[in-house]
Amino acid sequence: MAGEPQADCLFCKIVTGDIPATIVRETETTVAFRDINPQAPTHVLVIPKVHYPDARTLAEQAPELCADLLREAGAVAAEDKVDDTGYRIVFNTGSGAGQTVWHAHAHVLGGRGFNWPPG
Ligand code: IU
Repeated sequence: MAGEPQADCLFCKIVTGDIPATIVRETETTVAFRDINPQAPTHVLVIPKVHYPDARTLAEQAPELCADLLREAGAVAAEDKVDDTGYRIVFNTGSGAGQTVWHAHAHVLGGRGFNWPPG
């Protein structure tokens, strides 16, 4: 259920500290940590502390939290010094688009060039 902590959710466990992660930033509402399987020199996931299963649910039920995620994505890029060269923010939404973890998250990717359209 959206908004409730999920006992079987890996990212909820990262929020509580039950599963370790390399946390780079934390705010009252968000946590940002390095992806364990980085696809770029900077690959950080920004998540809401409260559980929402995907970006669409998050946007519909907590739009202010979406703004927090996007603001934090920019802060991560600035801290990793990839904001000048450009960075990519990705919300894989649905299994067909590659979503594998059902706790909304923004990928922040930077430090290399990117193709368009994406693969
Ligand atoms: P996706 O958009 O749902 O596919 O992204 C999930 C990401 O979570 C993916 O890039 C994984 O490498 C990453 N991840 C992680 O950082 N730590 C973990 O313990 C697990 C997945 I499982």
